[in-house]
Amino acid sequence: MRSNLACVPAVPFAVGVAWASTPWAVEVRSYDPGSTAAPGYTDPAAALGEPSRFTGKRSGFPGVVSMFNPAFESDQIVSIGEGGHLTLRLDRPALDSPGNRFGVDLVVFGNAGFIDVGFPAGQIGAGAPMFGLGQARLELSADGVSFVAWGVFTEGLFPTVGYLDADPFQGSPGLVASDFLRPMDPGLTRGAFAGLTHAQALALYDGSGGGTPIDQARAGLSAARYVRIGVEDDGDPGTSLKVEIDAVAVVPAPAGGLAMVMLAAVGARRRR
Ligand SMILES: [Ca+2]
Ligand SMILES: [Ca+2]
Ligand SMILES: [Ca+2]
Repeated sequence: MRSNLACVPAVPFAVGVAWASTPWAVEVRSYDPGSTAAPGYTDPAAALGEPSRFTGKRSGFPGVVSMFNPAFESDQIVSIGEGGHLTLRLDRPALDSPGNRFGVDLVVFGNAGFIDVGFPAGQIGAGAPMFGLGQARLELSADGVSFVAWGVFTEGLFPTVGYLDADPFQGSPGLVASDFLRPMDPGLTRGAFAGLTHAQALALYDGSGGGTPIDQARAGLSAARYVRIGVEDDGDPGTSLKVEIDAVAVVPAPAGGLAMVMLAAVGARRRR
């Protein structure tokens, strides 16, 4: 009798891994707070798991995470100061899939926000003033040993949004969660938010939970399992550079896109 198994097309092992895993960072490989990390925000485990939707419970200022009210609890974000770094292992590899929305494969969530010039209604000012912005160097790796430079990203665009139906400083969770795996359009600039109301800005989010969109094609890497975020020591004691990290998300590659990535990888191997 002919086995039915012979008729089943070979499914790449990675597909099974992707289905069984989460889209978040699951392990801290190394952490150095550097010289200027925010005091008290030095627990790197705060960067594991999904981004924060609600904040301030422990501090007595409960509120939804919104573009005006970023996460601020010490168990939600970890700070990286000058000369410091954070290396995380992702539960599943981020794939440079051509099917990914806007080509974005990874999203880094920080804790920057827009200044509410109409507090507490949620009004972005002219010029879209922000707070908590930081710059960090991003490196990616498939094996956790050799890292490839991606470049410098700005923590801040786009501020994290936990709920699509909540007021900016609502003291109880919303009912409609944003989608942390739906990347923002990297072509949107800070200027596009200038002068917008909360509702108008949310329309630009288009269901997304925000975060900094990363296309790993820029690093020339088809699959990334490790992320290293570092802050340069600028040698100036008068500055205190830092970034805060809430979470890193892997954008799920569409099934067709995953096959294309694998075919491309096989093709590249053959051409060598
Ligand atoms: Ca990509
Ligand atoms: Ca400095
Ligand atoms: Ca977190």
